[in-house]
Amino acid sequence: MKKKLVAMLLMTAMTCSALAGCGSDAETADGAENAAEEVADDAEADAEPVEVDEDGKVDGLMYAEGLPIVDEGDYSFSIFCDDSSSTGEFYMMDVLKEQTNVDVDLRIMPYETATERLNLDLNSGDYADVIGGWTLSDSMILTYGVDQGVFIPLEDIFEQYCPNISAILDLPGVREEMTAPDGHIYTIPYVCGDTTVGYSPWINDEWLENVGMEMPTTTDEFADVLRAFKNQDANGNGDPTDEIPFSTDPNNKHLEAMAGYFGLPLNKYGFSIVDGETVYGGTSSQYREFLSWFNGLYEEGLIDLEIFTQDSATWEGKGNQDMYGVSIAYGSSEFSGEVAAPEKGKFSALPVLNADNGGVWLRDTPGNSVYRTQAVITDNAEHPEIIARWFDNAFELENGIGCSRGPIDVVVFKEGDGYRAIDTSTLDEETQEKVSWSNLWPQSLPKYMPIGFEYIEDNPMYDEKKNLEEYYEPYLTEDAIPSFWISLDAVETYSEIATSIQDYFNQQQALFVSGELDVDDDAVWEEYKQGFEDLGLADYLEVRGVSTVIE
Ligand SMILES: [Ca+2]
Repeated sequence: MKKKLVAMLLMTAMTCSALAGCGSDAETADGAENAAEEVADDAEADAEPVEVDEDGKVDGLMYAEGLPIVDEGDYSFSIFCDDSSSTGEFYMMDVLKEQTNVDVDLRIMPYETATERLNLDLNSGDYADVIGGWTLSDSMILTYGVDQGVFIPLEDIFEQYCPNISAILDLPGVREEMTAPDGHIYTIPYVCGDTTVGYSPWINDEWLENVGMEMPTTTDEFADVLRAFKNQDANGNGDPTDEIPFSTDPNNKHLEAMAGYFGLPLNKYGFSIVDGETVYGGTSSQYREFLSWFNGLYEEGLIDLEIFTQDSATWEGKGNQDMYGVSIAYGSSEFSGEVAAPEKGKFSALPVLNADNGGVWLRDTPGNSVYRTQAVITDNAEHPEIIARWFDNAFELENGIGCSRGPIDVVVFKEGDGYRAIDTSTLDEETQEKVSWSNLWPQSLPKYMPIGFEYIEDNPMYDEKKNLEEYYEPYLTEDAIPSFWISLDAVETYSEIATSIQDYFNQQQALFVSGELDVDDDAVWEEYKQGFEDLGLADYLEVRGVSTVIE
């Protein structure tokens, strides 16, 4: 499963934390579920009365509530989305068909070709009733929703017919996030529990023990540990030259996050958050201090020489050969080669350094993520309300469990007030395949599990991320950097400037770290800042809605 998540990450350029959060099974809530139901009841009570015939149907077709949604054979709709399924068959699609009587014509394509195909479909007018997965973007919602009306507003339908979706929209911050600048909601919400700490450094406990050092807590102590790793045959194979004290995931380096050790943690675009306000920190003194420190480590040979050039396979390969003392990663198993186990592996979370002296780490999410471009209903759909009810039913708790963990009474069993998840390796091979994560549900489409939900595990595994989150919580920024909408008329210019500014930030970082540019030289630093101005940093920040640049 991990491999698939990583593969998806690469394809989509979405954050891995998000995917892992939505895709894995670690989440969800006791109290949250009940709260959501109460909110749903309120929403139902507020809705306008619907005209219902003697059979309980609206327009003689759709049952206004309950299941099934229609009579057998009365309605079908199409969904276009990306998925790499080899069979195109999904366990929960059959379950939902049985519950609702609604037929679904699923048109899936691999991500690599789906976006191109979607553009062709949209241009020809021959597009599906539902478009979803990782193929959409904010700018497409603005273009095809706000501007052209191809994607239709859904908020009234949700309020009328969709108690589960309404309850999700009423979770803190979700409705605001989902609402486009024109006040309409164009997409089915995809909300999932997510990690508060995305990528972070993991340190090799065995190496620490081998060199006889304590866990470092400051940037100076950390540098000493890296030196010991380099000089003392820390992996104990008799060769004192094969240790690489520090590396990072090539596709998600997140080096700038360590500017937090000097007071201002940055995301990969150079943004940070101070007192609830998103600020730009790519030219800040804190970032400069980090670069100077990190360049020093590089000059001493403590940093992976291939840090800016290697691919994932090389990084993983070196990690698997026990060559790394520390690496930044989403999870340590990505480079250590260790498999999930009931006990902790050999890597630990590196403490947030300089915590006694203003060191902080950037909160990655508030504990959940809201995806607002995972499924739209188009103006080709004859009965969007039936489609919305179909998704609403998919968001019922036991269906959510089926989509994200495995079907009820096969993988997950009701037990008292909770749900017991069995060890699927105890199932026969054919069933294991059928209930494997990627065969449950097209995982790029919205699904829902109450935030914080926990299973009763037959075979509990050590949860490295959960421990990391608890450990880092006191040192995290109060807020995560919120998402934002770009106004329709600025979409094109924004994407152009954003790309060149982000590229410049990354390229210059590599030059400073490797020492090709001297970060301690004031004239060089001024030139670096001027480079941003020349690329249009001011315009970029204005469109992005950021007015503070940290000096
Ligand atoms: Ca060695």
